[in-house]
Amino acid sequence: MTIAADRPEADHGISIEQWLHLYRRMLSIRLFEEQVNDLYTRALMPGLAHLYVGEEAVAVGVCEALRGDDYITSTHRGHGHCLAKGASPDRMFAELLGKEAGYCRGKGGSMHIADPATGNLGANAIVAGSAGIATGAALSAKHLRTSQVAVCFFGEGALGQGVLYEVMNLAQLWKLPVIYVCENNLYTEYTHHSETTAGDILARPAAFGMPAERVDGQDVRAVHAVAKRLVEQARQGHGPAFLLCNTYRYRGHHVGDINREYYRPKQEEQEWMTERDPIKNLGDWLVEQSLADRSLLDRIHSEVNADIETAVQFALAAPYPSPEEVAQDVYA
Ligand SMILES: Cc1ncc(C[n+]2csc(CCOP(=O)(O)OP(=O)(O)O)c2C)c(N)n1
Repeated sequence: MTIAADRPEADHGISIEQWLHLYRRMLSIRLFEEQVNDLYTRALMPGLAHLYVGEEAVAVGVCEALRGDDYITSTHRGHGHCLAKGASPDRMFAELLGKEAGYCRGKGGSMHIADPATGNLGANAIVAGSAGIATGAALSAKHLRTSQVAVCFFGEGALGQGVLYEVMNLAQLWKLPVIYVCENNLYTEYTHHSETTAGDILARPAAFGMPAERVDGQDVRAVHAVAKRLVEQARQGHGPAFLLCNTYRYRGHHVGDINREYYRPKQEEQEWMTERDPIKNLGDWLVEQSLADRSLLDRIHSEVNADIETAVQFALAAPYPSPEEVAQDVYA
């Protein structure tokens, strides 16, 4: 037995199995994204993708605080959110490769993956584009009395979009069950956030009287604990909240952004990767707490790796939709 049997729970009421589940989920996002990069560099994937590598603790920490029927909306950097909410990697890869088995029958691609079965109302190529959708979902949940909660993920670049403030105002006035999760990965494309975002970010929700918190987005335990509390408050009718997660994308803005030294130093990347990696740090903590040993973590790594490899092979072998379908399900 590799899990300490006398430790049924650790931290805020989370069982060992749940911690391992969080570890596995973060790892599957990491390995999924590495395969996406590989598909791109081997010219097997049409178009570009924005990788979530480094930011896994945010999606996983938040989504693990949600019910299956709760809603999320996502961004152009959306693979991690989709997977964390329960999307299957094989259909995700199929979508990226334009195959019929994909979530949008291959017509949406990386930035338009949606999965109603897991409450995922969609990635969105427009910065802040999903803010209205998440808020509308929360409005419907309130009127239908379903006790569902909606989470709106967005990057700090969305803080420059007016729609965000329009919907935050309404959400606070109408006490809607929505959590606005800002992923500040320091860069909006190739510009440091200090050059685009004035003042203290948390002063913005505060202006609406909205509860707002800041958390280390590299620490899945911290993200999960605060998300759980905010989600439960929203579910009980206390209205919206804003969660600022400080995080970092290890790779470029998109897969083609290879030479990044003109806008951020290599040393900065190295520091985040070696000192603040969410997967390594959770693994180290599990070992320190005797909740797992290295052989268990290695086994999880092999299993996730095999699952992701199987999913890629499925997508590569899957058929394209037939040409007659080209305009079907396309609305704009
Ligand atoms: C309304 C709008 N303006 C500009 C763009 C081009 N664009 C795509 S991603 C991006 C940067 C987004 O930065 P951020 O919101 O911080 O998310 P990150 O990429 O850092 O995850 C921009 C400006 C867009 N997609 N939509």
